[in-house]
This record gives sequence, structure tokens and C-alpha cells, in this order.
Amino acid sequence: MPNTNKIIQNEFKIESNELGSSKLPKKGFDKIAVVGLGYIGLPTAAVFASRKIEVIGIDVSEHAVTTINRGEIHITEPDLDLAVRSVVSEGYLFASLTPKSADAFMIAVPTPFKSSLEGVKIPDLSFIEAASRTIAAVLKAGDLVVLESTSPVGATERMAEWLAEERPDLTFPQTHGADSDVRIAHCPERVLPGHVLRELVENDRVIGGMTPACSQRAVELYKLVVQGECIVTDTRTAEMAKLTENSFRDVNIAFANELSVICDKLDINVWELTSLANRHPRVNILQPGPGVGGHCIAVDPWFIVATNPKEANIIKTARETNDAKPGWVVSKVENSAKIQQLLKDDKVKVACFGLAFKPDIDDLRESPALQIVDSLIDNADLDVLTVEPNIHELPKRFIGRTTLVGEDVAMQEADILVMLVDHKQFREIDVELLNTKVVIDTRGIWTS
Ligand code: SAJ
Repeated sequence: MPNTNKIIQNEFKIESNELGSSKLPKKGFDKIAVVGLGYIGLPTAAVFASRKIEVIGIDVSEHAVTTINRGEIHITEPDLDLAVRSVVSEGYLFASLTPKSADAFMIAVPTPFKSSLEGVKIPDLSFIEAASRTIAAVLKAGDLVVLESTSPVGATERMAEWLAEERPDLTFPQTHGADSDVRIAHCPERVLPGHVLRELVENDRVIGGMTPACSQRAVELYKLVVQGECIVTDTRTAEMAKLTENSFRDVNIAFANELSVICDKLDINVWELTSLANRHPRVNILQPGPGVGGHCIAVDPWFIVATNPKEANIIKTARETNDAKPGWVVSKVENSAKIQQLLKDDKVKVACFGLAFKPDIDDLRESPALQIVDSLIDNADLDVLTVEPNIHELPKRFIGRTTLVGEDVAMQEADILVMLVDHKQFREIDVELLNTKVVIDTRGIWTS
């Protein structure tokens, strides 16, 4: 069993005199507020509420608030429906459009892009600013505010400034250090969609307080639910740690994607190649694919590039390499279709297998497969069928432009089969049945 009181100290020693004069009464957390009830905020709220702590969820979406208060969910994540139903019916979780007083506030709102400047995407902190200014109204001395949203370096300090601007009657760590009324920390979420409820509890957490006292209070909060270690650092290192994790993955996938393009030219099977190279004890290449999707890996590296455009060369090139991959797949399909067209009178039929951004989920956000299907259906010379076993209807913009079919129909009717997402249903297809078809396999499940 983990030691629930342990604070791991990482090049950031907490001395007892740094923890403040403790003017504030020592206490637990009677009520926690989670701001932003999306893919991270709602599971976080549910996990804390499942420990019989009163949790108030705050969101600007009326739909999200009313759905949650009915004990239902507005997003897809395994087992989250059961968890939310249970904590709402027991009265531990309540959602609200307006902020309410609490002992700790966890901000889990989106951090999208604002604009693109000379090819560099600039992060948009307006949701964090709005959330900070909203909760400022109900802050009181002794409260803890934690920023969970993945953020560019310096965002937690900006959040502290916004809070201080709204509440000149309270003191904050940037001006009053260990003795401030309000404690502020960054604790980036690191959970994998599809495994969120387990990873929220089991993963280690990086906790960056603005002062050691802030870190300590945040560790006390997370230790209510986290079984992994809570590792303490400062806010900027915590922010950069999260960006580094996702950039590392992006760079590694870009390496695999670049190899796949090179191998295609050299007529080498890239999956055989990487599995051979990965037998080396110090090599671990990730999987090439049709591109990188989702709201994290394809976004977060830009937060490093935006503030370090001259230095972040590998990180930027990796982003560009992964972003270029869907276009490469489209060209590959179109070139193949041109050859097929010579053999038949009617339009070449292309079946695209998968729309989600990764296997065995129904989440289509920023999916490279969506981008590929979108381009292919714009090509008037092609008739495009789409197979996606995890959805019941096509995204609005596809309706009337492609047909959603089952895998059997696609296999029978299509001339070209394009494997885009390695859902388990597709992995089970007998490859013998593909012999008469042209196969473009971006995931290596039918051709490796
Ligand atoms: N992908 C590949 N090849 C691979 C692995 C992934 O092409 O070998 C593609 C996937 O198909 C998908 C994209 O990358 O399109 C991203 O998928 P993912 O499974 O790598 O990551 P996410 O976006 O679902 O979750 C990531 C995780 N970060 C890391 O693994 C370092 C998760 O722990 C983070 O909490 C999450 O980002 C986040 O919220 O930041």
C-alpha cells in the first residue's frame, strides 16, 4: 500500500519554515469544486465524489450541467456513466453553471490554439482566464486553486495574477509567498482516454506549487484519491513536464511516420522493419499510422514551439511531419485509384476503415482518419464508403457525401480498402479475404 502522507521531493526540498506560519487553520477538504466538466474534469469530479467528498462541478454548458445532474454523462469514457450515476444519486456530485464556495478548486478547461503566426500555433488561455475570474468571486482565505489543464509554461503564474486582480482583499503566493491566503499549484492531468478512471487513481502526479506550502496543500488534495506517487516541483517545471511527455510521444511517432514514407519508397515493410529494430535493447520505435489525432499529442508540442520558435526545431518538425501524413495517405489512395480506373468503367469505390482518432473508441476529435475521408469524398472520381463500428451515424459534414456501411458490405463492394484505425473488429478480419482487393494499410494490421 502506498504511504498516503508521503511527499516525494525532487530537487525541490521542502523545509518546514517554507510551509508558512500556518495562520490558516489546518483542515481537510469538505468541499471540492471542479471547473470544466469535460473529458478530464468530469472523471476527476466523479473520482473525488466516489470518496464521499462533496464535489461541485462547474461548467458553462447548460447541456453538460443538466445531463450530469440527471446522473448521466455527455461524453464517452468506459465506466464513467456508472460512476457519475452513483455519485449523483448519492448526493456527492452536483453540477452548476455558477461558482460555489469550496476548499479546493481544480481547473480543467480546454487550452486550444488562438491563431497561427508564421506557421506556429499560439495557445489560447482565455478559458483559463474566464474560469479563474469566475471562481475568484467565491474564493476565501485557506483555499487551494489547482490548474490541471495542459498549459504553456507560465500559465499558472498568469492564473495567479488573474485571481489577484479580481480579489485585492486576499493575498496570493506571488506577493506573499508561504503566508498567502490562497494556495496555487499546477498538477497536469496525464490520463489516457479510454483508461481515465483507472489512470486517475494509479498514475503518479507531478505537483508544482507556487511555493512549497502550495505544493504541500495540493499533495494533501490529490492523496485523497491518488495511489501513485505525488512528486513535487515548481509550477513551470510541472507545466513543462506535461508538454515534454506529449512532445516525446509526438516526436517518436513522427520518426515512425517518416520511416513509413521512406520504406514505402524503398519497397520495405515498415512494420517488419520497426519490429526488427525494436529487438535492440535500447530501441523502442512507436507505430506509424495515418497521422496523429486527439486533443493532446497533436496540440501540446505547439505550446513549447510557440514560446521557443527558434530553439524547438525537432519538436516543430515532428508536428509538421505528423500533420503531413494524412495528405500523404490521400495521395497514395488517389494514385492507386487512377490505376484502378483504367480497369473499370464506373467510379472506383474506396472503403475507409475507421474514423476515430485511435482504436476502440468513438472519439473523432482531430482524427487524421476524418481528414483523409473528407479529402477523398471531395474527389469527384471516387465513390467512398465509410466503416466505423463505434458510431451509429456519420458526422454532419459527411452526410450525403459518403455512406456508413458495415465491414462486410465494404469488403464486397470496394475496389480499394484503406485501413485507417486498427479497431478490434478490423484486426479480426481474415486477411485471405483481402486477396482480390487493393489494400492500403496505414496501421500494419493486414499487411505486416
Ligand atoms: N499514435 C500513433 N502511433 C503510436 C501511438 C499513437 O500513430 O504508436 C497516434 C494515435 O493513433 C492517435 C494519437 O497518436 O491518433 C494520439 O494517441 P495516444 O494514444 O498516443 O495519446 P492520447 O492523445 O490518447 O493521450 C495522450 C497520452 N500521453 C502520453 O502517452 C505521453 C496521455 O497520457 C495524456 O494524458 C493525454 O495525451 C493528454 O491528455 O495529454
